[in-house]
Formats: sequence, structure tokens, C-alpha cells
Amino acid sequence: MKQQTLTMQDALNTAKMLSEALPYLQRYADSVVVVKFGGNAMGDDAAMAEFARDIVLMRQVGVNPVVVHGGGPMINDMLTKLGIKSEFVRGKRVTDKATVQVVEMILSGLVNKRIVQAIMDAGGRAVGISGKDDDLMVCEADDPELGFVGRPVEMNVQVLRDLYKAGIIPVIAPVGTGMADNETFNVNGDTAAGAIAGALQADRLLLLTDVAGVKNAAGEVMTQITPDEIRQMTAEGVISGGMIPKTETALMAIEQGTRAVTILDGRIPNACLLELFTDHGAGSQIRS
Ligand code: X2W
Repeated sequence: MKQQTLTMQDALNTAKMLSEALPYLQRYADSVVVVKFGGNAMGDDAAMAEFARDIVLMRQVGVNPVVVHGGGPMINDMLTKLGIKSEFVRGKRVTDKATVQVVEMILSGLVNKRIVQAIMDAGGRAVGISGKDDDLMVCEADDPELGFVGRPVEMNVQVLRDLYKAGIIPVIAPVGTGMADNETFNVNGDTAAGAIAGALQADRLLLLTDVAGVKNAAGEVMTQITPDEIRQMTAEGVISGGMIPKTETALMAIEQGTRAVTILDGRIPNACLLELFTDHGAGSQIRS
């Protein structure tokens, strides 16, 4: 006999829930879903393990998840340890030569491999790369004021297709290569995720963060927003601060062919599954 860990009622609920998910599972079979996992959404080991399980579950039911991560708080910790001062301008880190080396070490090394390991521990297959691998993300300097901050100008996403077609979940650190020899660029994680989703013509882009979503002038979270509403709310100053890179990313990805973008509250358990496989969401969905 199977060892029972659930009550009969809980087991019935689980079976019903799986049955209700069928139309969503059918809708997303074979789709490409880019998930941006922000440093602020990573939290402790338990949160990381839960995220990894959700990604492996997506893969198991036929979705092709592509993970793009951040790691801003982890970069801050290392810069502090090394006594390197750091500041942000319009949501982007001013990045000098010493800083870009730390950014690459932390993102491509520590954070990328921690996520790869968590996905492997959850029973999936993951390969961690950065925007340098196979020239995935070729950048130009975004703004002279920001130093080595990159703006993706050429995307070579075939390597991602090769990986997910082989059943492997790509995990991407937002570090780009330059046009000239030996250049390294620090790319905002949201920007990188949008560029990758756009180039893959992904069905969905999920930006996992630690806020409830996009709020209207009355302070209420808007569950559905159109690109026009985003433009208007930005012009009116209702969308401001750290939300701007996210909504800009959403608009760019939609223009390039992504069907919908969700700014998703990663503090909610199983946020990705809730968003994809139920009729509830946990954030703001942007689509035309
Ligand atoms: C970011 C890259 C990491 C990132 C940085 O240096 O912090 C720029 O600002 P989160 O956790 O998603 O914020 N790059 C240019 O985006 O991390």
C-alpha cells in the first residue's frame, strides 16, 4: 500500500486541481516561456528550491522554460566586501572596470550555478551560460554615463533552441559581450530577459519580482494592462522608479512578438504555476 501523507479530502483536491489544469497544460504544450528570476525574488534556499521545482514542473508538462536571472543584491554584497562603492542611475548600476569584473564573477559564477544546481536537485537538466556564450547577447554601451552597461544590439538565440530541444533548461546570466575584442558588459536582468523573449518570439515572459504588480493612480494593482495604458501611465508619472525598466522591457518584448508579459509577485508561493496553469494570476499581465 502507498504511504499516505494527505487526508482523503486533500488528495481529492489535488486530483481535481490537476484535472482543472488540463486546458492550460494543453494551451502551453510546446510553448516557450522566458522567466526572469530577480535577485530580490531569490530569497532563501527554500524559495530557490520552490522556484526550481516550478521550472522543472513546467518542463515536465511540455513547456520550454528559459531562465534569465538577476542578482543585484548579491553583487552589492560582494562590492561592499571589496570596498567598491556603487550607485544606480535610472535603475541601472554605474559600472566601471573593477565593478564589471565583480558583476561577471557573481552573476556568471555564484548566482548562475546556484540556480543550475537547484534545478538539477529538483530532477531537471539545466545548463548555465551567460550572454557571452555563442555570442548570445552582443551589446553596445547603453549610455556613456553608465560605463560598461550594455544594451543588447544583436541576439543569437539558436543556442537556447538547441538546449531546450534537447530537453535542457537554459539558465542565463545577464552579462553581454561587445563588438570589439575582450569587452564585457553588465546588462540589467529585466532588459536581458526582454531581449531574449523578443528574439525567441516567446509565448510568455514572466518577470518575477518582489512587488504586487503595476499600480494605478489609486494604488490598486492592475491585473490586466494594455501597452497603451502603460505608455499613458508612464507619461502621467503613475508608473515610476524601479517599475520603469520592467514596463519598458514588457513593451519591447511585446513589440518584438512576445504574446504576453506578466510582472509577477514572486513572494506568492508557486507564482509561475499559478500564472500559467490556473485562472488566477499574481501580478499584472500586459498584452495588446
Ligand atoms: C544589474 C544586473 C543584475 C540584475 C546590476 O548590476 O545589478 C545593471 O544594473 P536584479 O536582481 O534583477 O536587479 N545590471 C546594469 O539585474 O539583478
